[in-house]
Amino acid sequence: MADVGALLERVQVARDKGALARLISLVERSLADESLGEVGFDGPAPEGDGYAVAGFTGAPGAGKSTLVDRMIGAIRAREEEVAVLAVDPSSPFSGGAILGDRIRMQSHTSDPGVYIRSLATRGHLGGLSIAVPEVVRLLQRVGYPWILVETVGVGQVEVEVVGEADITVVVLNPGWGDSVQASKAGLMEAADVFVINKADRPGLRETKRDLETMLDLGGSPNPPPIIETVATSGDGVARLLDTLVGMRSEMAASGELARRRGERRVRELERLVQLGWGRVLARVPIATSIRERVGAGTVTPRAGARELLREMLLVGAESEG
Ligand SMILES: Nc1nc2c(ncn2[C@@H]2O[C@H](COP(=O)(O)OP(=O)(O)O)[C@@H](O)[C@H]2O)c(=O)[nH]1
Ligand SMILES: [Mg+2]
Repeated sequence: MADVGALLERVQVARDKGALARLISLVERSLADESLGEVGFDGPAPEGDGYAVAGFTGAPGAGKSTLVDRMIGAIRAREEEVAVLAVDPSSPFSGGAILGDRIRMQSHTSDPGVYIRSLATRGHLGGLSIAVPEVVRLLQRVGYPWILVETVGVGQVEVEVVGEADITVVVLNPGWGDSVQASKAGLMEAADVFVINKADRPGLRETKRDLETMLDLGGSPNPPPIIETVATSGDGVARLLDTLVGMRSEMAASGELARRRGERRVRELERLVQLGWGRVLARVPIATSIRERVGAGTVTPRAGARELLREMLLVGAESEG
């Protein structure tokens, strides 16, 4: 077992990125082992409004990585530190998309105040969403005031990943289809801020109007702000950061931050329990036969579930003992 305390200190005192990378690998590996083993910085998450997790989501090509790269610059201009997690729920490997993102953010890799890391799924139940909250907690524990999470994949899991952020930024582009796509994916409800990136492209006004109409129809008394950006030139990025700073302090003052973080921790608990159950299930010898009997109709699903749960409790109790 690596000396977690020593690694933590190297990160906290010297911003040793190698040590941080090792800690993140420890998180991932400890989740992959049977016991959901402790890594050492588990425990109560530090509270307060001194940090924020901002999630950037939206269709591939919307300009999220370019925008995040600009946000890094804007945050550094304030002399604050920032960590970026590029997460790819759709792929078990760190594939081309993430590689491209890393290249886009390369200008910051030699800056000690910036840490960039990609996380891919490990293919197990819940995959990536299990590691993300722990890695976020680690980053916050070692003192990054900004943690930006960019989702690379598309689809349902993207919406799950959205749930890992304090503030969710949905990135759209001018042109029909984007906002429709966002509403399909359930991203409209999740958005705290809308960014219309590529504001240098035609169709900006129409997209903005569509979005406003959609938000009006939603009838929220407090609709999310819409911010126009050109990530390639940096236009609008300072305003976006100002908006996030303002939201962070409002949400801290109103108790909304604490509420969201509490909900996230409970969801994390539930996912970990599910993960544990899944592993117990894999070791239940008669699981296959129960499935077969239920499939054949000789045992009702309910009776089968009852039997399976009983067996799981037995196997679980054995492995505890
Ligand atoms: N014209 C224009 N192109 C942009 C803008 N932002 C990003 N792009 C380009 O859009 C492409 C996709 O950007 P990327 O950041 O990789 O998108 P992601 O898949 O959402 O991370 C790249 O070629 C960017 O240079 C913008 O504001 N205006
Ligand atoms: Mg990207």
